[in-house]
Amino acid sequence: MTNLSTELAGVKLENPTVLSAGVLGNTGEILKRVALSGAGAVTTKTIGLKPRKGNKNPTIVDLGGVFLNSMGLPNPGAENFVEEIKIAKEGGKPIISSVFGKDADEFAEVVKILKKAEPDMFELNVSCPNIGSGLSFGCDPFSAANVVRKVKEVTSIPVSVKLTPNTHLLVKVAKAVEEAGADVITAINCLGPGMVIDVDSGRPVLGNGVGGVSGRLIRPIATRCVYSIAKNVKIPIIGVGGVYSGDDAAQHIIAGASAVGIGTAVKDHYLDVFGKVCEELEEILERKKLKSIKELVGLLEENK
Ligand code: RRO
Repeated sequence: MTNLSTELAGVKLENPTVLSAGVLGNTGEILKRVALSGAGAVTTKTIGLKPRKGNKNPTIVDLGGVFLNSMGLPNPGAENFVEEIKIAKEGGKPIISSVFGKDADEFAEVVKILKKAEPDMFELNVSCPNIGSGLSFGCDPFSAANVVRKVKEVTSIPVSVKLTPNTHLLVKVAKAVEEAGADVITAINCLGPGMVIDVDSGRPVLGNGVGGVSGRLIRPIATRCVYSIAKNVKIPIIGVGGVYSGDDAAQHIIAGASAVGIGTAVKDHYLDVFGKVCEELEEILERKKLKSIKELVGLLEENK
């Protein structure tokens, strides 16, 4: 028997699959259902201080395994979400509470409200591709570290930082947030933004014109980001991007991730995706004669 259990900054996961932020994370009931379906942990939709409608429709376009989204952070606001996290906890799996603020102080304010629900971890979304200020924190090591410092002042719950691939400073940002006290790094948020045009009308398909790119296409980019970060920090990583199979998950893990996010693949495999990825990971461990998923973390053989 292989052991899929893993750990992120003291938070124990019975398997390394994590529902990524923004997918099915809008209510406590759906988070609970995902938890019960076999995910190792679940992440909420990113929540800000005040309720927010988000961008105008269409907010998502499916190109077949490649998605563009420009949701624009629709969320009910922190106060209204406290109860949802409490309901989500009934699923019995660790809850990662994704948060956003317009500046470092607001990040801390949101965390102060949501910590009333006692999530197992916060995930600071410094990398939303769809709102003006969203990316600026994640592209700047100083700003990203400042957000972490402010949040760590108001909570002892472990904090992850979700990074953007859309910067040449990725490793510098990762090192800066680690130094500022981040407990975990989540890598990566969507790529882009990208654009899809309806040729007949000559208009962009997304209401917002452009949107973040996710799905199969970004798996190799995410693996490279995990690899670059893992070589430079000691804190654990949740590898996110294009995970549809055990092989995809294993690639993130061999690159250095301790757990893997699953988001867009829910569209193809529904809630069975968590069990499917776990079964395939078990087969991979058996093939490689490993007993535990922890032995696979960072097990990369560099080419000579
Ligand atoms: O809501 C969104 O538009 C959104 C967010 Br907050 C994010 O972090 N990543 C993304 O692709 N979309």
